[in-house]
Amino acid sequence: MTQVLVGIGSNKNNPQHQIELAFTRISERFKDAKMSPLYLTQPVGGIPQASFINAAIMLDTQLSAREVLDILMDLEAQAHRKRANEIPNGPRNLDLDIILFGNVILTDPDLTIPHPRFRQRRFVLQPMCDLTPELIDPVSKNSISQLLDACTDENWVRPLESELLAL
Ligand code: PH2
Ligand code: MG
Ligand code: MG
Repeated sequence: MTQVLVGIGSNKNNPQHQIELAFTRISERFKDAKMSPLYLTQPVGGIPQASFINAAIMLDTQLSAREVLDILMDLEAQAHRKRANEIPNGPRNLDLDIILFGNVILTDPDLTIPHPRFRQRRFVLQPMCDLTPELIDPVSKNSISQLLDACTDENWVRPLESELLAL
């Protein structure tokens, strides 16, 4: 079995619903999949756009990274994500990224594992740290909590729960 960490994000068409629905579908395929708390996060890059909801999902699988990628891209398509006319880093209904896949290191043109930018992104590291702070990044050899401590990303990442209470 391989332990997989997936980043999930949405800032379009009812983001919280998109994320909860995707997690339900992932749980149907991967038993014991776990999702972190949800975060409201400042958009990084792209164009001026709505805040994202982000979370992390942890699952175990016997499948290959490519097979998992196919399943995740299928779920993106089911959420009516249209990659063809998309702005890089722009708004999307659903984004599912493989962040870590066991200790696999892969640099194919269309798939890089670990995710090439996850160490610089608080909106990825914070929810991962909630699930598995001790997990080791096979490239830097640092734990997720060490990467989060060292992360200089100043874009805000706030627990969704506290945002709702403040309304
Ligand atoms: N995803 C991106 C680009 N920028 N910003 C936030 N806050 N959350 C995201 O999930 C995100 C982003 C590209 O996938
Ligand atoms: Mg993606
Ligand atoms: Mg992404």
